[in-house]
Amino acid sequence: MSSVVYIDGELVPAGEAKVSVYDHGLLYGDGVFEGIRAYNGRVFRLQEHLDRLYASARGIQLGIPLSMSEMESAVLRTIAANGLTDAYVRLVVTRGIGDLGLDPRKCGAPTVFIIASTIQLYPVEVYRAGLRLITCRTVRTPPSSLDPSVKSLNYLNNILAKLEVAQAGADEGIMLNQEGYVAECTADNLFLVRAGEVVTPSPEAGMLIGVTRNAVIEVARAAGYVLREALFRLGEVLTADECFLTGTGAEIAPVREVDGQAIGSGKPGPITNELHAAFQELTARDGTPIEAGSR
Ligand code: PXG
Repeated sequence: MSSVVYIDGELVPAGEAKVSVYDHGLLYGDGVFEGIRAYNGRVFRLQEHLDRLYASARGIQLGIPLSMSEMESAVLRTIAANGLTDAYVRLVVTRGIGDLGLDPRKCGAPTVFIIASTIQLYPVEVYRAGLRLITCRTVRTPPSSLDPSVKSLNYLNNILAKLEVAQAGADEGIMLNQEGYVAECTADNLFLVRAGEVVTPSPEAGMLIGVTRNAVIEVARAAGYVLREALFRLGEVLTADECFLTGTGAEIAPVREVDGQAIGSGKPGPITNELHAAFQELTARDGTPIEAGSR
């Protein structure tokens, strides 16, 4: 089946899905997006992704021209039209077409597009051996500049950090906030295991509140672990028993090393593996059926 893309209410062949060079999503990164995943015919935590999308849009005073239930149907319809049961969905809303000035009030209707594709997973080797992290010098955008809980099209802060990661030959990078507390990684949230407890930076550290993060908190509590959200510095990471990252693409990815220092045993830890298995069990049964929206 050839792929189709949803753009402004229509499903068009992927090669014909185009946005204007005057779109402020492109000119200024003025817009919001979501990365969503479907497993075995079900979209994982779709409502939560939509809630975050609409909250992000409110955060930049962008009115989405579809109701949440219309958006839900559009997502399901796009996945179904591509014949996918396992998918990675990119949902984007931009400020729309304007002139060359910044002023968003001069833009017409927001542009909405949805791409449903297959996912590029980390190689299995990553889950067997663990990721190598560095600490990035690029500080995570402070909430007083642009709230990192807004999933905006402005990813340059994360991209600059990702460049440091690439230059260091590492797999991912830890981003600190202005006060030196651990915030998150360039495109994933971070968790530690210390003395049998599971710890993750609290939202006040300034990060994107991941849908996977929220699901992992649920799964860890259901498995009987004490789950703490806290402010902590790099030293806590280096001395943790286990460390792992969470994200829609990665699910739960173990960390073996930070700045050349082994974390715990230097191998994926038992609690990390247990939580990953429990998370995969959740993705297999929890979710909005794709057929529901394809009719
Ligand atoms: N922090 C940041 C900065 C992110 O961009 C996450 C955490 C994890 O959130 P979810 O809701 O996915 O659990 C993200 C999301 C990619 C890609 O292609 C990943 C994200 C964003 C953009 C691209 O890997 N991650």
